[in-house]
Amino acid sequence: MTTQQGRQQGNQIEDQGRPTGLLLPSDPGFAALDPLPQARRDGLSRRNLLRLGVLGATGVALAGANATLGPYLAPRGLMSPNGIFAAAETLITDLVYLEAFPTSPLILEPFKDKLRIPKAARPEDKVIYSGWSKPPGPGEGQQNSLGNERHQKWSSDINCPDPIVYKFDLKVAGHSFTTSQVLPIDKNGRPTVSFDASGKTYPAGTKRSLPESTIYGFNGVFPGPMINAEYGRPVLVRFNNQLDENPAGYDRQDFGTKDLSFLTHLHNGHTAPESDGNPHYSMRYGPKYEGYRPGMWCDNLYLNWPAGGDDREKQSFFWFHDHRMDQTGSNVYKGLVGLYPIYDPKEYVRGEGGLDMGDERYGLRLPGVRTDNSDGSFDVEYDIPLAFSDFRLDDGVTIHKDIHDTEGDFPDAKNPSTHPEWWGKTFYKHFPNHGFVGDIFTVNGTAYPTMEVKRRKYRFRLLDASIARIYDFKLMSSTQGPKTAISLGYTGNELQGQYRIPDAQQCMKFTQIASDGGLLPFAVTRDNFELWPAKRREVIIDFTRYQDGSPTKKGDVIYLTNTMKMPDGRMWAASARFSPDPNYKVPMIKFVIGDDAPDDSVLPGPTKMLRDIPPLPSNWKTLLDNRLIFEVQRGTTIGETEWLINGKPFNPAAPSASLKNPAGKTPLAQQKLGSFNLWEIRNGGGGWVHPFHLHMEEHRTVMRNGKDVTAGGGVVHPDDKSREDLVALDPSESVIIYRGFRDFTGPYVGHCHNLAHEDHAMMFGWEITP
Ligand SMILES: [Cu+2]
Repeated sequence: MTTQQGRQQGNQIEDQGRPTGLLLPSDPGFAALDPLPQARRDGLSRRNLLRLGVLGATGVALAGANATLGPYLAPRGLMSPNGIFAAAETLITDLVYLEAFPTSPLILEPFKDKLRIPKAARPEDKVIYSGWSKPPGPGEGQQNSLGNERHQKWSSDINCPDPIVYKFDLKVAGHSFTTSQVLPIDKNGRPTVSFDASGKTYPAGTKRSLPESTIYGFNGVFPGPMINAEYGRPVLVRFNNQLDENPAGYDRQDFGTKDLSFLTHLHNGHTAPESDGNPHYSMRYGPKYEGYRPGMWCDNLYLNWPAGGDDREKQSFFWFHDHRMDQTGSNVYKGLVGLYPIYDPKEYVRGEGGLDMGDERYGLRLPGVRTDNSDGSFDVEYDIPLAFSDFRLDDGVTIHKDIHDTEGDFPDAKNPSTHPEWWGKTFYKHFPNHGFVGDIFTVNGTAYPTMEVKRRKYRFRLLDASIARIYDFKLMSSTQGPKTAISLGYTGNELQGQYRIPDAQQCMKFTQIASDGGLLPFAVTRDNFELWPAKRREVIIDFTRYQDGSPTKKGDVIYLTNTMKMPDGRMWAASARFSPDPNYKVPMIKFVIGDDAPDDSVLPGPTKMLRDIPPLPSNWKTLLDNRLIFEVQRGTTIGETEWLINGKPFNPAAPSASLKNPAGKTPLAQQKLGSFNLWEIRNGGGGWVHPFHLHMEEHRTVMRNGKDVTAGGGVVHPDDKSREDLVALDPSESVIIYRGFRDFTGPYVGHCHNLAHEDHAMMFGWEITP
């Protein structure tokens, strides 16, 4: 069978069960991109797993699959004598996946630990990095340790000074989510036994301290370092893989990339492909592999240059995270997250100072008191990133069983098995059927932190760094304070978040000033807002007064509260927009009002222009006929390619093709440098939501569910009025966006940012051509 014949629709079996997303040695370009044939074959066999839904139909014998599933299916009468599966797909699915999750121990003293407020990372001295054996630079072979790539554009190409250089080592380390004692509980909230690494068992009711969880971190910390960047001052980060070194002997457990490779993506930097950390690039160029392996480094150059040189395309809060093919979720969950606020020091009106330079005396006068360090870095007080991640900690009695275990990813774990020796450490399921959410909510790496705030205005930059959890935030006060969900009679999934504030009432509003696309055109006053995976929102909170106008006083307490109930990775069970549950009020951060402090910031009113949105051509509707259409859907197969786009799993070797558009064409996802187009993203499946992310340039939503949203009015998603880099797709929604393809050529990706979906093929390659 030829390669071409083999490359059929995703819901059909291919030659020998080979998924569409991977190359065979006969494929064009295979030899050129494969320094590691064995490693590739390992990856292949992983993806190759169990395309069960089609096996019965085609009668292809897959001895491996039968051997794996037989023990589960045969006793239940679900396997016919000839080995063809007789059960309905969902039934098989429930057998293949073990949807059991541990219940994390109850944190007994929430809001005791302080919120960790990151300091700006410090750059390398030029004298030092110039002396590196392979210093950064614009020359041929200078972009990575393999010596096979160069930077597409150097800072001098955009008339900027040499980049500020940082070096982040990827390291194994330990991390504590809390200093509080914990009470081990079962899924009904009852005290239960616990364990430790020495094999000891502790009786139910014993309070414990948590062991450190093992992380893979940029510089060995979670969340990783924060770069305070500025437009006009390029940054280069040397990401150096030391994940193979483990002198302290941290237990790597059974998740995270087995091969310890990484790929760092600055989400959503306007970045050349070699610095973008995406697998459509990495499988073909640079590492020619899923990521950079231990001992390798790569220099990601962030030009801090807006798309097209257009100031209206400037953004304000990026983050960087691992993007290693098939393992983004496990690596991000394991700690590979960093922060990247970006400021705009450009003086737009003489004498008024930079628009958004981290100094509240100038420009837009957003909260922030800036301190410049001698090395060129700077810190901004009252301007605080908040990264939200949810985790589950092992209870020692939940069986670890993942579809990956059949591949022997972690043979030492001997899964399926329980792991009492890992009690209290992070638990991860790489490929859950219903998605993955945690039951302990953390902010900047700490569960239930507290922060003493001055009586003044603050700018907060919120980031959802979770695998799948969506949050809906409100500012609330309470006289009774938080209660354990257990004491309120909840059990099972209702224990997620551990604490609730039964008497909490909204007490303040947010002034939203930015979304994931940067500053909004105008600030919006909001009672609450949703935060989807990878999205950002920036808000100003004025801690001097409540929404009714009454002043706050020292010692007052305000909780940042999550009201979205999301029991699994599919979608919410209750949210403010749909069937709210007034009892689901989980406190995330406790703000305690402190002393007065000077405040030169100004709350932007509803008519104060922050950042104008780039113009939409008046004839944009003429582009509708030839738009590119991408539909995200759950496949009819199970196995690791069950999440599909346009019926196909991710193929890192080639750009995807659009579904047939109104002009009757199915164009490849290739766009000319400097062009603009409409792309439609559809949610093809019913009971799922998808945060869909497109690399390279932010976009603007023009239609949602067939309705023009550019005129305003009737806008269901408030962010449809702003620029964004993620499309939040409610069930069965269709969104049409307008986007540009400027400044760089080469391969990029679009993918679902529910990381369990992304890691299981819900991604597509696209390209900018010269
Ligand atoms: Cu998704």
